[in-house]
Amino acid sequence: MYVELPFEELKPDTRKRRVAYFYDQDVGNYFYGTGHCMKPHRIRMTHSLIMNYELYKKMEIYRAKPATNLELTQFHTDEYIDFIDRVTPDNLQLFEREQIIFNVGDDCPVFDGLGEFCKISCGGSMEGAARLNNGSADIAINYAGGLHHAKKSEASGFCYLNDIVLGIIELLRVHPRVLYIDTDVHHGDGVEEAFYTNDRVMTCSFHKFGEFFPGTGNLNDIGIGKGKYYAVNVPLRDGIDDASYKSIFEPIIAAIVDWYQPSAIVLQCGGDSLSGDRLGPFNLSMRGHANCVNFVRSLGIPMMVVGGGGYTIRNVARTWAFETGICNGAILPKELPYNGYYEYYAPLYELDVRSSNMNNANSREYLDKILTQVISNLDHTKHAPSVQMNEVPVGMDLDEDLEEDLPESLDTKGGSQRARDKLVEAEGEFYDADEKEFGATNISNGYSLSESEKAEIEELNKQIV
Ligand code: V1D
Ligand code: CA
Repeated sequence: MYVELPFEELKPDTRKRRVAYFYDQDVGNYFYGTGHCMKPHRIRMTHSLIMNYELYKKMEIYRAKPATNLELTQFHTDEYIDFIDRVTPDNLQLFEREQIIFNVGDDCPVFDGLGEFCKISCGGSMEGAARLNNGSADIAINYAGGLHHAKKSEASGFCYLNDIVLGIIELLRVHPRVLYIDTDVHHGDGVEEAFYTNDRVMTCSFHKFGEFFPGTGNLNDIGIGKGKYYAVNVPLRDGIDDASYKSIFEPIIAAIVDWYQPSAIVLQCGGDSLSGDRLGPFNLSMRGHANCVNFVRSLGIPMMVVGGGGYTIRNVARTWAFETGICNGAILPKELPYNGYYEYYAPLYELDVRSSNMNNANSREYLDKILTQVISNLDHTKHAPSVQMNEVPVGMDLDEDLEEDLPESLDTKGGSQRARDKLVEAEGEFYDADEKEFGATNISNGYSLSESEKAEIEELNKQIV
């Protein structure tokens, strides 16, 4: 069943797609603390490469509205959101009990602006989903998202709030079936858990398994109840290379898409599966990683691309910039353009992230066993289950007053641009108090729903979380 082919040059799919890219210039200023390996600054480095490669000419650039507390409680509990909203390093001693129950500490420290950071991350994925829903974009990108470990009322693995689950809930307003694919080196446990009993979301995580965080994601973990066979886990060993990854990724995703027929796909692109990552033991080159984006894009299904882990930050920035090119049907040239963080890319100043000569502990027999088991599990899934849908129920408001980011508007000065914007507003300059805060909603994309179908989808959506 498993056939390994040599990894050849990436052939970009040049069919035109409308790409909506979400970036908030404040995101790079949030800091998990000295010695912590999660660095939001990598998102700013990525953005600088994207802008200097002139990808703004090919796609729309948005700054999402930060998610509101109410929106966040579509998945998370009120108590947890209240805590994330209020806790700061200065008042942490008031929350002794909460620190334990909500699992903040070493992996998930309370840092300045934590609540704002989470709301930026979630806002991008929710607005991205809303743009896919209303048909104004075919691909939405949010590298501040992808925080796949966050649970309903618990932080985990550097993740506090689960932008992916919130984005998928938004997609489920109009999409009967959503496929979630996770290429971060860690298991996508938070997303899997949220939809483990649900057949409207199929989750598929590729990850290192065996004495590795978070410890879940065995081959036999396949969902329960209605969700049985709608969770797929691909447990991998150290050192997987481009050829092996492609040879397991493509047949699994092709089989899932063939059977499940998702109408939207969320692709988590954690950069810790790259060769040389500080935490991850895989051996993917930039092209091997980007092949996943290229393959999913070629399916022609509305897709959301989110970030995730990634701890050798110069390689994360390189790869996410390259993948943004792929989303736009372009292969970026190997010579890096001058950009705000040029010195990070010494000594070669090239885009490429290469694989190393490390051993690949994933034998062909091992990969064959996984592929055979996954495909056999898929045979149990009903073909294209759940509701037939025709119309858009009330969804997320979209601000049509788009904020475009130009290279010169990059914020490297520290502090929050949003806070500065507010100051300007307070001084009464450029601010129309009567101005409508939200733009168009409910833009039809061709679906229409009967009253009973609306009730059914409302009920299904209630059962999700
Ligand atoms: F190396 C560190 C330095 C400072 C703080 C934490 C770490 C660290 C490394 N690896 N923490 C970990 C993992 N935690 C543990 C804990 C030990 N405890 C009992 C659990 O092994 C967490 C790794 C998180 C990976 C996050 C992610 O890459 O998947 C991600 N995806 O989206 C955002 C992040
Ligand atoms: Ca994964």
